Parts: sequence; structure tokens; C-alpha cells
Amino acid sequence: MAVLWSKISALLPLNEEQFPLQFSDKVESSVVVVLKRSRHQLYSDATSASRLLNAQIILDISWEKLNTGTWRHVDKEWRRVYSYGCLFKVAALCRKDPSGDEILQAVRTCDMGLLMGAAIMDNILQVIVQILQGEVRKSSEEEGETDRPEIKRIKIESPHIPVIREELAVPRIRCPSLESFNTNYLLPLKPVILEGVIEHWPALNKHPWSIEYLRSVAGCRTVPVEVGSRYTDESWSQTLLTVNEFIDRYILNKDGGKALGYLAQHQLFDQIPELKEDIRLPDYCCLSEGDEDDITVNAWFGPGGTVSPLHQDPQQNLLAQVVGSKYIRLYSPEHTDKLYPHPSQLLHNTSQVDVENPDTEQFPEFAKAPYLECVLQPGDVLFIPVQHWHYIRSLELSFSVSFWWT
Ligand SMILES: O=C(O)CCC(=O)C(=O)O
Repeated sequence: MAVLWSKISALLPLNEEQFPLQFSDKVESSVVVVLKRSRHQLYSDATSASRLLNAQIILDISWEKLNTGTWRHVDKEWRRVYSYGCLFKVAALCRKDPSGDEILQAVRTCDMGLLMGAAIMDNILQVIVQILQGEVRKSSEEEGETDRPEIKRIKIESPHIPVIREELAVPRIRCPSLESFNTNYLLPLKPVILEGVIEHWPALNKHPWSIEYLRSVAGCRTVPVEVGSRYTDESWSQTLLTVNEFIDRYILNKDGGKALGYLAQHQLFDQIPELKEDIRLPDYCCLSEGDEDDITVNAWFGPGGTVSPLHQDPQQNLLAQVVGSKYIRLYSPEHTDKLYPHPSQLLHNTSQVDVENPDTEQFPEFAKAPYLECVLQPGDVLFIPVQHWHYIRSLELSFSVSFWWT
């Protein structure tokens, strides 16, 4: 394991003087003193316990700041302090012959820094976590964990596929030219399913996404998970789990629980570059006025039965189906008055109506709203025009990727 520390220390500045620790006056000088102490420990002899203790003080102080008030009001300086705390903790954990457990703790610490902190030192936590993941992979290969006797491919159920009436079906078109897509769908804001445009993605051919594959590239990584069948439910909550825990608990239902869990998030592809390499930005997103860097790529991974309630988003959307199938309903924003958006500011983009089981007394106009529907199959890409209301229910275990752009 001295090799591991030599790989990590090679990423650090050569000495204390070259190690950057600059903060605005938002960060109290007493905190900067603790940060400097951790930095000093990095380049001198200290016990593991005192390194860990000092790092934990930084983490505790900054964690409190990150959890005070609303997230968008949290000062970025505190997110940087948190990332430094993570870096010092990882260094303390990995310095001397770390056990397998300590390496997993270090992976989790990096992920917390990546999810909650702000990038520091050329995104050093991202580089370190790749090194650590290499170690985890090596030891699980040595232990033969890759031969788990479980489902080899993700598609395991045979869902009941709803029958879509022809007059309500979202039109389908195979590999349209950019010009044809622009003229016939993007400019007039008309939904369409594009076929044959993601067949070249490694996620669908070279190494098709499977439980095994997801475990191997991301199993030990910590990600945010939504728990509950839909985000409008009172019992809905968010938690942090490793991808392995998510799969065991919500995909394979190993503990027999009935709750649904959804790995729905925009950071997954930044966190796990292997998954990002398996997908491609569709050319159609480049018809936008915005920069390619402004395209948000979201992952949606969950079991059958996961529901995204009827809602609208302020961006154009290409929703690409990689694994499993989903039933989708679309309503034009022209008919918003029949969709009963929630009165609260927070949920004003979400309808109060349970689309497949509407309360006709409470929401009498809903039945009059015209809609389109479809079953999105692996390889399909649905164009959801900006502000179009969409309701989505996965019919089986499913992984989709959406691209939001303006
Ligand atoms: O697939 C889902 O469950 C939700 C997708 C969605 O709402 C979106 O891409 O905006």
C-alpha cells in the first residue's frame, strides 16, 4: 500500500509553501488556523489519529455551514473548505498501509467532497478517487467478487406493456437530418421519438449497461438516491448510498423492503467518467444557442414502478432510453390550465393530478386535456420540447439518460 500513498502524494504540491490555502474573509481565521495545521501535518510527522482528528474538525465546521439556510445561499468558500477537509481526511486514511475498509472510507470521503464541496487544486479529489477505485477493483478481483451469482443482465422482468392508441402515439422518425429535426420538431416544439440515433453508444453495444457492469465501474461510489415512489409523496426523501447498496436494496430488494429508490441525478457522469465514456452528446443538442458546456446530462436509474409525476422543465430535453422501457405521457403547455399545477412556488412546475388514476371530482378539467403517449424502448430518444408537461413510469428496471439544453 506504500504504492498507493506514493501515487496520492505525487499529486500534492512538493512542500507546504507551495500548497495553496487562500480563502476570502468569509472563512474565520480560527478555521484557517486548523486548515494550516492539517497542511503542516501533511508534510511532517504526526500520528494518524491527530491527522484524522484535525481533518474531522474542518469537516464538522464546514458541514454545519453547508447545512445552514438554503443550498444556493451557501458561500462557495465553505464548499472549498469542506473539500480541503475531505482531502486531509483521505490523506490521513491512506498514508500508512490502509485496510480495505479504510480505502472504502477514503472513496466515500472523496465522493462527499465531489458532491458537497467545490473543486480544489485541479479537482484533485476526482483524480484521487480514480486511483482508489483502481485499488478497490483490484482487491475485489483478487477476492473473486466479479463472479457474483446474480443476474448477469439488467433486463430481468417481462413488463406488461400498455397499448398505445395510434391517434395518441408520439410520432417516430429514424435518424432525421439536423435540418429536418430543426424544421419539423425543434422550431415548432413538437415531440418526436428519434430512432437509431444512439445505437453507436458503448452503453448499448460495447459493454451494455448491466448490474454487473454498474457494480464494476461504480459499485463503491456514493451517490444521492431518492427514496419513495414519487417526489410529491410526503414520505419521499433523499439519502446517500453506494451504488452497490442502491442495487442490493432497491433493484434486487435483498432486504425485502417495498420502498422504491431512484438514482436520479446530474452529477453521476462527472463523478464516474467510465459511464460518461459510454454515452455521446446527441448532435441534435448542438442546434441550440447555448454552449455545449451548458448541456445538463442526467442519469435516471431505478426499478420498475418508479414514477416521475407530471411536471414541466425550462429546457429542451432529449431523453435517451438505454435499459428497460418507460410509459410516457406528454401535454402541451397550452393546456396548463387543465393540469392543475401545485399552488406552492416550490412545486409550481408539477401537476397535482395522478395521471393514471386522476381524481375527476377534484380535477374535472384534466380529462379534457389532449395528450400524446408512448412506450420508450431501449435505443429510443424522446424529444420533449421546453415546458412540455411529462409524466413517466418505468415499466421495468430502467436506465435512461436525459440531455437538457436551451
Ligand atoms: O425518466 C424519468 O423518470 C424522468 C425524466 C425527466 O423528468 C426529465 O428528463 O426531465
